[in-house]
Order: sequence, then structure tokens, then C-alpha cells
Amino acid sequence: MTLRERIADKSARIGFVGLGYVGLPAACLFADAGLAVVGVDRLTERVAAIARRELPIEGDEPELASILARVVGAGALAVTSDITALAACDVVILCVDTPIEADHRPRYGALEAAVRAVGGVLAEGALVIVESTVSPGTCRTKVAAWLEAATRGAIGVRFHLGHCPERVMPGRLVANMREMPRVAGGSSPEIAETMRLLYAHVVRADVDPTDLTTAELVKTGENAFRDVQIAFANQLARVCEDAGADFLEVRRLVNRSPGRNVLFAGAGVGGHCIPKDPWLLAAGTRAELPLIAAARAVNDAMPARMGELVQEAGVSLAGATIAVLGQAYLESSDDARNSPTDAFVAWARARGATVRVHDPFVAGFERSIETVVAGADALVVMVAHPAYRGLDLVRLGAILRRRVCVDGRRVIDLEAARAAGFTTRALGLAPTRS
Ligand code: SAJ
Repeated sequence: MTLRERIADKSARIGFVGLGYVGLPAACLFADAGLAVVGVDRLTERVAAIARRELPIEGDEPELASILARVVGAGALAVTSDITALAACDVVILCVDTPIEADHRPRYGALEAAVRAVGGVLAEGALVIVESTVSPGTCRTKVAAWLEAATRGAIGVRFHLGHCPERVMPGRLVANMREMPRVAGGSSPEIAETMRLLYAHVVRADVDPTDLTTAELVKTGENAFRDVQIAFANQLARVCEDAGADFLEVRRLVNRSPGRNVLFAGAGVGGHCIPKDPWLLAAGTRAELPLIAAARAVNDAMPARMGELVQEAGVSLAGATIAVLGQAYLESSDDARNSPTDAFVAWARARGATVRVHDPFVAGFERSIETVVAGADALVVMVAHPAYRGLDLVRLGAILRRRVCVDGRRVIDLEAARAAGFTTRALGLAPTRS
């Protein structure tokens, strides 16, 4: 039987390398769709937890724990740290981390190690699919070369290669896997079609076949685009502050114009994708990409802008105590990776301030808002968590040392704040209006 036939009748055996927030939900969903799946992770404690039907991923992930228990209990998903378990697989899917260095260059150490290890045990004619986000050209040049060296065979003959970039979002891992369209980049059009058939077992949205490099450009391009969009919103907000307008009203009216979609100015851009993927895109060319670098610089400067607004509100950072609302990188999330709040805290502490942070979702930051706010010289909103809408500003004003509020996500009722005696500043609003 051909690989396509084995995929069609679900007799194809699927392997995963990397059982994190990308690989584990994918392995569970393929197993739940009726395919035999083996998952490999080098972290033995993670493997042991999964074998005990425990979910080793933090945060609330609807359905994932029950699907994991079901597929491990039924033996549809087997997990191990032994890479040789992949020797029986028809398809091996790689979901390992692809971070960037401090100089913004990609670091492929984990990916190369995984690819070479897989190549050392890969069955004849098997399909290797990279889900990790990589720079344009990486699969066609680096990954193919690593596999040809490890298998001592040629791409398209000894093995086949695909790139199906992940489109996960913490908090919606299962829903995104099912509902987000995917791009299936194949080392040949036939392989791209085979990938489309494979992912159709799990993905209810479209799976668009294309080539390896196009798939890489789609993923890094879509997130670089979002970063530029956010940077534009942050710059437009800055103009509104000096021009005496309200960014939210300007944004609303601009977006009435067909084809316009100004996003939201904010206290910074964090997370696992947007801060990294623009640099992965840029690494795909020798050309300078000033727009990509400029957008990153604009967004990375927003935490410091929040500090400037505290100073503009009349609070000198040296010796001050600042109460910050929000540690996570995103509203209603417990994910604090690359959190803009970390940058704000560093900026403020470097200027002599003491900073206390509240966050109802992030472990270690759940003290009450009152505890964090009491005695502080300013209240700074970094994340648009629902709990920060409709705050009792009279009560908070009574326990603050100074009634100063700086809103980086436009969730504070500024009229109520001023009525409660606050000096307020907000991103995208002039001092007189905020
Ligand atoms: N942010 C703004 N202003 C905005 C939107 C976001 O300041 O208008 C900030 C957020 O506060 C956060 C950061 O940018 O700190 C990233 O926010 P995000 O909404 O882009 O959320 P992410 O990082 O989870 O991005 C994911 C990405 N999805 C995948 O990679 C599969 C991204 O491609 C999606 O566009 C995004 O979710 C989405 O649309 O929700």
C-alpha cells in the first residue's frame, strides 16, 4: 500500500518529536482521529506524566486533558524518550523549539539534533514534516541536507519532506488545531497533497497545499505582518497624544474605510510568536529589512513609553513604588513568555523604583489587587485582563499613596478615575483628555 492509501485507511503510523504545547495536542488529535501515534520527547518526566494520563501543559486547555486520557488509555498514543520507536513510522512530525539568539539570528540546534536523530532511524520512503517555525529556505536547504546526511539517501527517494507550520494559541490549542486553516508545504506537489490528506483527519478547516518555501514565508510573513500592524497602531497613538485626539476614536473611524484594519495600541508585544517570527522572516534574506526591524523597535519600546507616562503624570521613578496590573503577555492568559511587563519592571527598577505586579492568571502574582496597590505612587495597567475593567477607583484611590493611573490597554474608566481624584495618562490620549 502507498503512503496515501495508508493515510486514507488510517493504517499509517504517525510519530511526533517534541510533546510541548504544539506537539502534544497534535499527537492527541491524530490519535483521537484513529491513527496509531507514538510521541517522543527527551524530557523523561514529561513522558512519564503523559503515560500516567496527566497533562504536562500549564493553563486551561479545554478538552485536551480528556482527549489525552482517552488516547493514552486506549493505547492509540504511546509515548517514550527512545527515538528508535520512530523506526516503524510512516510519517514523523517535528515540533521542537526554534528560538532566536540575542542578535536576532535563528538558533536551530534543537531542530538539527532532532532531524538528524530521526534520520538515523527513519523508515524507507517515510515523510518527515516540520511544524516548527523556521526561516524561509530552511527546509529546502538545511533540513533536507541534515536528513540526506543521516539517511545516506536522497530527498524524494529515500525520504520525503514537508513543512506544516503550527498555528496554535495557548488557551485554544485543541480548537485552533481543528479550526485554523493550515498550509501544507511539500517537497513535491504529490507530497503536499499527501500532507493535505493527512491533516484532513484532524483539521476541519482548509489545508492549502504548496511548496516548502512558500509555507515558511506564509508563517513568518503572517506574524511579521501582525507585528508591523501593531507598531503602526502604536505610532498612530503617539500622534494622537500630541495632537490632542483619542486614538480609539481615530482608529474606529479609519476602520470604517474599506480595507483598513488598524489594530490596538498597547503597552507592548509579548508571547512566543510575534516577537520572534519577524526575525525569522528577515533571516530568509541577505537584504536589509528596515520595516521589520523598525516595527520590532517600536513595539519593544512600548514598556518604556509606559514608564515615561508615569513620569509625565508627575511621579519621579527614583524611590517610588509602582503597582502593575498584568504579568501575562495577553489578556485572559496565564502565559507570560516575553511579557512586556518584565521589560517595564526592568526599566522602572533601573530608575530606582520598586515595582509590585498583580495577575489573576499567572502563578505567583495572585495576591489581591488591594495588596499590590496599597501605598503605591502609581497604578499601571499593562494587560487587559477582565478583572481590570470596572475597578473600584474610589477604593483604590483611598489606599494608593498617590492617585496616579497610567492605562496601557484603555480599560480604565478615565472619567471615573478623574472624579476619584486621579491624575491619569493613557496610551493614545492627550494629557488633558486622559
Ligand atoms: N497586541 C497589541 N495590539 C494588538 C494585538 C496584540 O498590542 O492589536 C499585543 C498583545 O497584547 C500581545 C502581543 O501583541 O502582547 C501578541 O498578541 P496576539 O494577539 O498576536 O497573540 P499571539 O501572540 O498569541 O499571536 C497568535 C498568533 N497565532 C499563531 O501564531 C498561530 C498570531 O498569528 C495570531 O494573529 C494571533 O494569535 C491572533 O490573531 O490571535
